[in-house]
Amino acid sequence: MTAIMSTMRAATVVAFAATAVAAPPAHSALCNAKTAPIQIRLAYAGDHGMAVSWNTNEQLANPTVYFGKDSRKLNRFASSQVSTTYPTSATWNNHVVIKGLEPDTTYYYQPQCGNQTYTFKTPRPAGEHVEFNFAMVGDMGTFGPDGLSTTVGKGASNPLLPGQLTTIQSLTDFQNSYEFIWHVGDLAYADAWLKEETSGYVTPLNETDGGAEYDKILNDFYGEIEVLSSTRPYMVAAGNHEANCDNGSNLDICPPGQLNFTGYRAHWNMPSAESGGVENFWYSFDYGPVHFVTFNTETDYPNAADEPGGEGDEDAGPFAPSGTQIAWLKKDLASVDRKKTPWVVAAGHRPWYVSTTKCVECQAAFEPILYQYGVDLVLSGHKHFYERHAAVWNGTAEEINADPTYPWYIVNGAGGHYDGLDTPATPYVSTSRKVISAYGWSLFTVHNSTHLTTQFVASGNNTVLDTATLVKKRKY
Ligand SMILES: *[C@@H]1O[C@H](CO)[C@@H](O)[C@H](O)[C@H]1NC(C)=O
Ligand SMILES: *[C@@H]1O[C@H](CO)[C@@H](O)[C@H](O)[C@H]1NC(C)=O
Ligand SMILES: *[C@@H]1O[C@H](CO)[C@@H](O)[C@H](O)[C@H]1NC(C)=O
Ligand SMILES: *[C@@H]1O[C@H](CO)[C@@H](O)[C@H](O)[C@H]1NC(C)=O
Ligand SMILES: *[C@@H]1O[C@H](CO)[C@@H](O)[C@H](O)[C@H]1NC(C)=O
Ligand SMILES: *[C@@H]1O[C@H](CO)[C@@H](O)[C@H](O)[C@H]1NC(C)=O
Ligand SMILES: CC(=O)N[C@H]1CO[C@H](CO)[C@@H](O)[C@@H]1O
Repeated sequence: MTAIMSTMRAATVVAFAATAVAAPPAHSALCNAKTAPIQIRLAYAGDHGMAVSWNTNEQLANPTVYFGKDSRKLNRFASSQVSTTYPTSATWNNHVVIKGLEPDTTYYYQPQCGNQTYTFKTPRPAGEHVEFNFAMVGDMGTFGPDGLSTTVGKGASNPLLPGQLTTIQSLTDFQNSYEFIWHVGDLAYADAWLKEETSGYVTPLNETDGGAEYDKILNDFYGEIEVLSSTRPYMVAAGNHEANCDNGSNLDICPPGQLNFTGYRAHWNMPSAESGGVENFWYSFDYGPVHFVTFNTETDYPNAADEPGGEGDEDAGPFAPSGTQIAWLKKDLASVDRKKTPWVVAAGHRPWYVSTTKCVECQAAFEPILYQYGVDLVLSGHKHFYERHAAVWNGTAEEINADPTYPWYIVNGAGGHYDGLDTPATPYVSTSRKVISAYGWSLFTVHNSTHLTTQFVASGNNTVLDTATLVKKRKY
C-alpha cells in the first residue's frame, strides 16, 4: 500500500504541446476492452491546469489524455506514469494533470482508448470578479440496487419514493447551472455493504469478507457520477465512510485495501501539489472571487475524530507529521489576498453547529482558525439533513443579512444513500435558522464581492426549498 501510494505521488506528470501525437486516441493496437476508460473524473489543478483521472481494468504504462480547443482536433496530449491499484480493487486508477492551459477556457478531451470526446472548462483566475455558481453535496452514496432505491432492507428507512429523482439525476438536470461540484465527504458508502447484506437488501457475494461487495458498490458509484465528474470538476473532502470497510467498528473484517482511506487516496487527485496541501485530504483552490479550502475532519489534528476516544475511532491516518494540517490551514488562510478573492469558503466533513451530536474535537481544532482569518462560509455534511445556521463564533450568532464578522455555517449531508435520513434533535440549537429533512444538494451563487446566495434543491423534484443570502460590507 505505502509503496503504491508513494509511487503515485512521486510520479512525474508531463504535458506535451505535441504536434505529432504519439498514438491515435482510439482504435490503437494498445487498446482493448480492459484499457477502455471508465469512471472519468476531473479536478481543478490551478488556474492553468486540469487533473483528469479515470479507471481501467488493467494497468496503463503511460496514462495519456488527448485534448485541444477544437472538438475535431485533439492535437495535444499529456501523460503520466500514474496507474495504481490496491488489494480488492478490480480496477486501476489513472491520473494525468494537464498543465499550461488558458484560464476560463473550454477544452475537448479524451482519455486514451476512449470512444467519446468530453469537455472541461478551466477556472476563472483569482481576481476576476464575475458572478458564478457552484454546487455542493454531502453524504451521497450509490443509487440503485446496491444503494439507495425505492426499496430498503429490514431496519432501514427513507427509500426513494416512486418517481423521485436521485441526487445524481437532479445534479445532472442542473449541470449547466454550476461550474463545479464540491462533495464534502462520504462518497459511495461502500462501507454500507455489511448493513445491506445483513438487512437482506443485497445477496452476499462472499460470506467470508466484504472485499467483493465493497468494490462493487465503489465501482457502481464512480460509474454513476461519471455523467457529472467527466464534465465538471468534482472536488472532494474526506468523510468517515471513506476510512474503512465497515464505517468505524470491527475493523477485523476489513481486508487489506479497505482500511485507512485506501480507495479515497487512490481514486482522486485534488490540487494539494498546487496549494501545499496533502493528497486529497487538505488543499485549496481559487475560482474568480473565491478562495476555496478543503480541510480534513477525520485525521491529522489534535484528538482527531479517527483516534480512539474521538468521534469516529477509525484507526486511520495520520497522513502527515503532527501539526501539519493545522499549520497549513493557518498559512493558507493568512496568504489569501482578499482584494483578489474577497470570499473565503471552507469545507470539512463533520459539523460542530448542528442540531444533533456535534464534533467537539473538530470545533476545538478548526473553529478559532476559521474565525480568526475571516472565513465567510463553512460547509459540512455528515448529518443526513439540511441545516442552515446563522453566522457564528463560539456559540454567538450574527444574522447573515447584516454584515456578519463571523463565519456562516451550512450543514448539508442530505445527498442520499442506503442509510436514509437522520432526525435532527429538537429543539434545534439556537444558531439554527432552517432545517429540511429531504434528499437534496446546495447551489451557491457568488453574485459579486458582497452578496452570496445559497439554495437548497430537493433532489426528488428539483424544487428549491430554501434560499438565503449572505451580505457583507467589504473594505476592499
Ligand atoms: C464506449 O466505451 C464505453 C466504456 O468502455 C462503453 O461502455 C460503451 O459501450 C462504448 N460505446 C461505444 C459506442 O463503443
Ligand atoms: C471470499 O474471499 C476470500 C478472501 O478474499 C477468498 O479467499 C474466498 O475464496 C472468497 N470466497 C468466495 C466464495 O468467493
Ligand atoms: C495510514 O496511512 C498512512 C500513509 O501511508 C500511514 O502513515 C499511517 O500510519 C496509516 N495508518 C494506519 C492506522 O495504518
Ligand atoms: C467561548 O465561550 C465560552 C462561554 O460559552 C467562554 O467561556 C470562552 O472563554 C469563549 N472562548 C473564546 C475563545 O472566546
Ligand atoms: C451584488 O449582487 C446583489 C445580488 O445580485 C445585488 O443586489 C447588488 O446590487 C450587487 N452589488 C453591486 C455593487 O453590484
Ligand atoms: C418537492 O419535494 C419536497 C421534498 O420531498 C416536498 O417537500 C415538496 O412538497 C415537493 N414539491 C412539489 C412541488 O412537489
Ligand atoms: C457495521 C457497522 O459498524 N455499522 C455501523 C455504521 O455506522 C452506523 C452509524 O453511522 C452504525 O449505526 C452502524 O452500527
